[in-house]
Amino acid sequence: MPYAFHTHTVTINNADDADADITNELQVLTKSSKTITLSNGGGSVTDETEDPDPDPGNEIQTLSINGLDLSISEGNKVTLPQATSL
Ligand SMILES: [Ca+2]
Ligand SMILES: [Ca+2]
Repeated sequence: MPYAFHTHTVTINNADDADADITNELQVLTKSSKTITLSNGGGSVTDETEDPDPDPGNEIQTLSINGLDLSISEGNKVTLPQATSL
């Protein structure tokens, strides 16, 4: 079966900053309401997350089971039916 090894070298001629200012590439992210914006004309996106309060963790709940009672924290519980044997 014919085959060939090929070696290829890539040279980056302009790896350095193209201007004398080492900080003009720095940008800042800001969020106002649902809009997240990148400074210096970097564009923006809309955060579609629906959370009407500032706490991102207060919606997290935990399921637990005690016997036949299945509960969710900060919520209610249901009683599971007994298993029946055939
Ligand atoms: Ca620069
Ligand atoms: Ca929340």
